[in-house]
Amino acid sequence: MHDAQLALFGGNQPSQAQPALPDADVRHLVGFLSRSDADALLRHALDTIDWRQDTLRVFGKEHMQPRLTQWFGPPGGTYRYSGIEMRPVEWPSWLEATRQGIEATAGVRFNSMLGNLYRNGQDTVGWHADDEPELGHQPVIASLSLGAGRDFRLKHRTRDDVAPVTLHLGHGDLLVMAGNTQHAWLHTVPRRARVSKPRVNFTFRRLVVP
Ligand SMILES: O=C(O)CCC(=O)C(=O)O
Ligand SMILES: [Mn+2]
Repeated sequence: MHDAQLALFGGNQPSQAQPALPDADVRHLVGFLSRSDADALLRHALDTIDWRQDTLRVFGKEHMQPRLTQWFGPPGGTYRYSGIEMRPVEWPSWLEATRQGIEATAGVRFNSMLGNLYRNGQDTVGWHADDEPELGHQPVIASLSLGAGRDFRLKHRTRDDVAPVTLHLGHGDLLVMAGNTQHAWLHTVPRRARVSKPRVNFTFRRLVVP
């Protein structure tokens, strides 16, 4: 996408916050994408992605996942979590320039991406870490937010003297989690009754394909 390329490499100036999180490496780039590029990507994501709602199996019980997802990955890069097996679909060409810009910022190459669609504030993802073995030891995860702003909460797994942290992820923001973040911390996007608009989130990952 030409517009995104211009903004990514043409000096869009995000402001960067480094929240104080012990045992973690988290960077929040507010306004990583320009408003118009973020608008265009959100429109493409809502109009063209074949969003699906999976059934989760947690502690032997089945329930519908409270968000829609799609898994974009390398051929053979099936992704498994909570009893779901996601076969990869082809990477959308309209995200290519954005992926390259995100790789330049994160300092790694990504070969897969989980797309999340939160239809409104009732959709959510519970406390978890992105620590599946396929992601390797200290995964770098870059997460791009589009659409409605949502809170993103982090809590330390073992230290109750460390307070949980809430970031507000807005339209066009990038969050990069690296180092020990997934080992030491959990994260969630909690329900928010007042949010009525959709939010799309793309988490870029590097999957080790056997
Ligand atoms: O929507 C978000 O910001 C986070 C999504 C997430 O944690 C995940 O898909 O693993
Ligand atoms: Mn996650």
